[in-house]
Amino acid sequence: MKRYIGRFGWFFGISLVAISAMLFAVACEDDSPSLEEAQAALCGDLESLGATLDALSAIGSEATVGDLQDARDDVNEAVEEVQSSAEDVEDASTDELESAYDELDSAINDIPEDATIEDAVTGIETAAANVQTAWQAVVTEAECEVEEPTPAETAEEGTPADEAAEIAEVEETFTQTFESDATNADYFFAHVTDNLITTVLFAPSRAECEANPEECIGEPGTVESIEGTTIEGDTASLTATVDFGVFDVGMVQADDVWMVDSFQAVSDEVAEGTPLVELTLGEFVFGFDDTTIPADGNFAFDVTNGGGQVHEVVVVPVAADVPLEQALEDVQEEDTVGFKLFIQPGQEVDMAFEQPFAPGRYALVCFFPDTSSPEMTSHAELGMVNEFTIQ
Ligand SMILES: [Cu+2]
Repeated sequence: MKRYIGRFGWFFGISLVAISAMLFAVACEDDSPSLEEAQAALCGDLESLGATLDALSAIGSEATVGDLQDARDDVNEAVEEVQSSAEDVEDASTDELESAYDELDSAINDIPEDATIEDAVTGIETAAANVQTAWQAVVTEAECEVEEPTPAETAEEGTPADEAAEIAEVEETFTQTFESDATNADYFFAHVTDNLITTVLFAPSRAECEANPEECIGEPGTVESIEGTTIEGDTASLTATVDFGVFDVGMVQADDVWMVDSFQAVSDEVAEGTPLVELTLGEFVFGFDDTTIPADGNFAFDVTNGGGQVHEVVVVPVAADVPLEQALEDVQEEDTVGFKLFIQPGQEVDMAFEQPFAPGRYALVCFFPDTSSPEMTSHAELGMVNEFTIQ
């Protein structure tokens, strides 16, 4: 059952995926276009290439090396389009553009696996600028009226596109951080606040967490989906569905870097007409009134954390007629009939169950560690267990 401790695994899945160069040669039929048509096609393709170069230069400190590679792939595709349409335009040479692109490509391929995005961006700066210069030369030569790529810094702030990019950055940061493990500790620690370290990872301090990243960061997690991302100034919130439930996530920004700051339970939807049983969490108790539990076993908990520590509610069936402590020893984690993790101090959430409880004896347990003791004794050991029976 200890799986709930440290189950908040963050796994970093940086996959320097070999980019498969799926170059579908566009079959050029031989009914050659007129020079005008060819020129227009080339200018259109050059404009598209300009947009991909824009996107590449907009990549900043909040992106990932993977984003950089994706942007490179877009540039690659666009360069090929330009190459192909330039063949139909006399005097339009793309040789320099191609060789500049090849250099950019190898610069991106040369990025070391453990490089930070800042290093990666710096490492390809010259190559990217050369592609831009070569692009400009083809544009001029082909006499295209194409807008120059905009450097990232001059992009207007506050525009919808800008906001969408910011939201994408927030979501990407959360996902990467959540999916980190000790192999990516540098990224992880750069993107979590001290608050997250103490209230979610249960480390006494950042320093102690950093000293033992394997245990502190824990097992890999998976982000399945993210909803409702909103940004207000330097704070952001989102609701994430991860491999062990749905959680509200708070993020804060400092020096242009987003960091995960809080992670807490969300309320389940309770079917209409389902009675709510009040359940209060504290140090270290589950408080509820036995007589409020419906005899038919159909109810949801209205959980309030009245304590000062983060708690969880794990509900497991246990054998009858033995002391609770002993009964819990034989419990298998797959027997769990419900759990609600990371209920923060002061929080109130509804906890629904998939089906009414069948007759039997059930235990409520919290395995979270006591953050006030250096031993990090589990709340369960300190008495945070209780039980109810459905006749
Ligand atoms: Cu607890």
